[in-house]
Amino acid sequence: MITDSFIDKESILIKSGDGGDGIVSYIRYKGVANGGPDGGDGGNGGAVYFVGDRHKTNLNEFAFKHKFVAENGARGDTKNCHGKNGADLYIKVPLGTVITDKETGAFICDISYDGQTRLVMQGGRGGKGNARFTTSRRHCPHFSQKGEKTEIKRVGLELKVIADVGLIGFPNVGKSTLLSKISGAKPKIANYHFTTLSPNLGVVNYYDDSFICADIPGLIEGASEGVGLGHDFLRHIERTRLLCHVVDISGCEGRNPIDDYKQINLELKNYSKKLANLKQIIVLNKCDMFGAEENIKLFKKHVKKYKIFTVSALTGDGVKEVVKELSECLKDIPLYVPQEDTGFIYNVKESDSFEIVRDEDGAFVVIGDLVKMLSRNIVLDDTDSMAYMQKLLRDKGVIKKLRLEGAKDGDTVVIGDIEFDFVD
Ligand SMILES: Nc1nc2c(ncn2[C@@H]2O[C@H](COP(=O)(O)OP(=O)(O)OP(=O)(O)O)[C@@H](O)[C@H]2O)c(=O)[nH]1
Ligand SMILES: [Mg+2]
Repeated sequence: MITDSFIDKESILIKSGDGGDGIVSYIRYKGVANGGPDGGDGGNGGAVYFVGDRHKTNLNEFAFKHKFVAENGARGDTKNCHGKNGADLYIKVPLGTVITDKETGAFICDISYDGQTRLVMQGGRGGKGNARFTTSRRHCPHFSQKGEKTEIKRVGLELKVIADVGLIGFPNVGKSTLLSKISGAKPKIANYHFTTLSPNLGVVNYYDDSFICADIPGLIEGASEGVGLGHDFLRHIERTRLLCHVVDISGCEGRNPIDDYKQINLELKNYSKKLANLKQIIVLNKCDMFGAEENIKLFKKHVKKYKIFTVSALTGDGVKEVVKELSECLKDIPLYVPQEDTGFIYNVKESDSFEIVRDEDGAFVVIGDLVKMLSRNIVLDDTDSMAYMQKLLRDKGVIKKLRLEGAKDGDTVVIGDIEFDFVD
């Protein structure tokens, strides 16, 4: 979604490089008319990686660039020269980016630390040149292997900010002012609602400790159902360990501070149980304003669940104590654990699975990925290539399976475009 040019959800296309083709070539130079084969292998295609980058704070750039393609491997060359491998592609994303496969919705990985480098799509393997297919009986193969082709995949990127503390509260209560006082962050501060339109992160230092605090857009009634900017941003506090609940205790906007506090907690509860169960500390802000004192007394009388601090984020009064408490509390709360990586990688490795079916004429038809691989690599009118295919059929167990399925001498076998008589 886009708000004030902050994008935290995007989908992009990725493709690793195709493998370069192996080539057919023969040694030819002065004095050697019919040299042996010297066709080189194709280079491997580049892979696609995602990399965690702590300097990135949003997914904005992915709104403009949707397609990310790694370099293809180069064709092999004569004189047994290996084609150049394609360069790998590294896509930098902010910390907290969850990557999923768009087609199936399957989770791929959760980029959670700076420099994390996660292989997501392997490059295609380069094909072998004809020189590789020489055997004691096949001196001069007239065929080579094509490089593996890779597929384009659509992946979803979703940024879920990772912070230790989440600042929550109604709009205009002083969350950004507080963040600017306790950290080096310089969020926009103004006297109107929804000044903050996207999460701001600040690093808070307390003696030797430091932690990250996230200021998110103000929540209002119905936020959990998407009213205001609520729903989209509530997920940014999903991954915090502690909440700092800021309440405007001056009541200067005509609301009752106790109702504010209850309303925000209700929104958290409606959004997720986990958020509702997070520990909170309560910061009663704008204590410098007229009317605050009376409200503080009332608030303290009615709300007993969490520790309460009275501050003026504007003057800085009481702010130090809040930082101290946040730092102490965090010591007892386990660190955020990223979603477990399942190790999913888009794999272009060719599968050699196959099945045998009978067609209406009784012919044995071989189907499956093995057939795709054969049709890519076999040259129909080349006897060596056909001999190579026969060897592959034996090695991959196709001949054995045909026998088991009842194939007898003279029965027709169909593999892709190739049709031949079975000879046991
Ligand atoms: N008097 C007084 N004013 C304050 C205090 N803290 C913040 N303000 C003022 O309140 C207004 C809103 O402050 P922000 O920090 O922008 O509030 P916010 O909660 O981040 O607001 P949104 O981003 O709109 O949700 C600004 O005009 C601040 O100067 C305080 O302790 N005392
Ligand atoms: Mg703000």
